[in-house]
Amino acid sequence: MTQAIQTGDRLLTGIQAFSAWKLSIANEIKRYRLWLHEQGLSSVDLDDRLARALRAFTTDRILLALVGEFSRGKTELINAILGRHYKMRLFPTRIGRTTMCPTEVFYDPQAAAPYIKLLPIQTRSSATPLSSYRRQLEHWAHLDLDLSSTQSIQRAFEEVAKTREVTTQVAESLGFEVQFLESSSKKAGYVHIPAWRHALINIDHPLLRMGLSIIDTPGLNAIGLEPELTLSFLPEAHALLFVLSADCGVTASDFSIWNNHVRDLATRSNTALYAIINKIDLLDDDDALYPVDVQESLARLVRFSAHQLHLPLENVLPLSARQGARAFVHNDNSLYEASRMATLEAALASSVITSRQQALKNVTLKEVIEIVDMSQKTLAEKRVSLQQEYDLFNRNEKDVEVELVGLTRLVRKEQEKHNQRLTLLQEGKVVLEQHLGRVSELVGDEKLEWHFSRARESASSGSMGFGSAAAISIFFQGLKLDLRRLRDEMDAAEQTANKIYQRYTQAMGQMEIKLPFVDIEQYINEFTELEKQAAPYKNRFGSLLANQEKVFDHFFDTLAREAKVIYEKSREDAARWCKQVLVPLMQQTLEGKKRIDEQLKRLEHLQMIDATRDHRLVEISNQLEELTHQESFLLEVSFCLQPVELT
Ligand SMILES: Nc1nc2c(ncn2[C@@H]2O[C@H](COP(=O)(O)OP(=O)(O)O)[C@@H](O)[C@H]2O)c(=O)[nH]1
Ligand SMILES: [Mg+2]
Repeated sequence: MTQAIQTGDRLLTGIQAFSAWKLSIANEIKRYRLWLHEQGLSSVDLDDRLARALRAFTTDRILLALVGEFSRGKTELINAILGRHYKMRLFPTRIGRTTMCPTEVFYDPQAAAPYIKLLPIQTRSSATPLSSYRRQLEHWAHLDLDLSSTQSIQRAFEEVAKTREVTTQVAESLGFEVQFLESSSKKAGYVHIPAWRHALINIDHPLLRMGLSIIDTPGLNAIGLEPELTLSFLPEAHALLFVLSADCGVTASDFSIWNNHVRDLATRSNTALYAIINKIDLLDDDDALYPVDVQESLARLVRFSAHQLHLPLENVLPLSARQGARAFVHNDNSLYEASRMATLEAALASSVITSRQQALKNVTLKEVIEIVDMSQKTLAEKRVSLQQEYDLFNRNEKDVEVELVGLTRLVRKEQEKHNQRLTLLQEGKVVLEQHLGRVSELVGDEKLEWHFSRARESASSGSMGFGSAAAISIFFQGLKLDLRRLRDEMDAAEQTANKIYQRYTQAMGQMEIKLPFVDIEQYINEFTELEKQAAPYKNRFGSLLANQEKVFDHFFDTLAREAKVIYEKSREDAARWCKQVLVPLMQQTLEGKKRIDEQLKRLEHLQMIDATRDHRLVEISNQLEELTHQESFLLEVSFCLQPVELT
């Protein structure tokens, strides 16, 4: 009898812990936001910052992409990853090419039943990017997916894998490179192209429910065919599994996919990259005549692959997707252990979640904590002044009335100072708005359009022009030059803000508040990365033939869209910085002003009521008590926001 699988799903528990953490942070942000509103302490800019932070904690999804030559076992690996829940091998796999188009497996909370949606290949000739089609589901063919019937699944996947025969001209007009296509055996001048451009598979699975999406990709040629995949999808992935097969190691075609499309993604800090050596079960073949040491040869293969791909040893994971998938079907623990799927599950759980959490912690959470800290400090100041008043009345001296008048005068002075600070900040805002205006000039929409049309012109002007490869280089140079100018502008803006901060802290005569940071350099780097990702295409277009113009256009459109995203992100970032750089000071001033206004009212009230000492003390005590509530509320929020280690 076989033993049931004993290890729990590390990946699922990891993602669950991560989701629970995000949810708890989101709740604290909501509570704090509400509190600010109730206290009348909210401002548009501050609320904007909190709303953005909240979005980051509620919409974060985890993208896992599988790439590699066909028949390496990518689809089977998805079966193994999802198999624990279904106890079946979900997706059919076959020798040869089965996955014809990029296929995204995810969970759609709005759908009542599992489905496959397929985007027709003809949509490639339209200018609409895939990302927009994703929002317009009416363009997609719909197939119901009955997970209880393997026949239904089989049929659905046969549809996904369908090809069509078209003339080479049509193939070219859709952006295909004919040299990579299989010719028709029946009709001369015809080639096979995939029937679909993209597939969306919605199934209900605990991992997918938690926000995990898995992208399955076709092999090399197809990767080369859809630039959007390499320029947009893969760079977005949080984890990339580059799938190899133990029976052939790193072949020349594996290596060319690696070099052209994957390698450069490894340098991105938010992508965890693993090489999977799949099909290790094949090494187990008992050869009585010439016995081999399986473990030793596997270790050698891992070392060799790590060396070839320049990956750390621990990022090369040998496993058997087939055994993994079957282990779940039969609930067989020894098969599960032999498959080594646990290593992959654990590696993904820790690397992906740690890096996602780190990214959220380092920027967004830190910002929220600073904002809450500020509110806590204001309450501490309020406590000091209430205590001061309490002591004043508690002394029971005759000249208490005189002292009360003196204190009121002091507070009035402080109020005046606060008003001056407010004026200082408002003036500062005006200066920063000038920088803001220049930001939209430096990296405005017209500028971007100009780069686009210039690149298209110089690429298409044939022997008179630069050629398409040069046009793309010039395109990127132009974009980067704009961003360098933007960076200089932001340096100047930072100096302006710095001066305001200095004057402010001088006027406050107290605590340092850190100037928010703006990083334009990261976008210049993103352009460099994009250019690298585009290089394999660019070189292929080195000498553009007349009939390749369509192919180039399709490629360039995709490239332009990605470039636009980066360009606009830099503009938004710079603009947001200009609008929000004074928010911490503004928050402090407004909260402080409110505290002082309240104190003044209180003092005036205490003077007016010709009350007894006890009466006054009771009133102040009540206020102190109310303050204690507020303080413990903020303390709780701030405690819940403190970073925790999930793995
Ligand atoms: N022996 C063995 N065969 C596997 C394994 N994983 C996948 N295969 C087989 O390899 C072939 C291609 O698998 P598939 O997942 O379709 O590869 P893909 O093209 O990379 O998606 C199929 O016949 C699978 O059954 C494995 O771990 N061991
Ligand atoms: Mg496949």
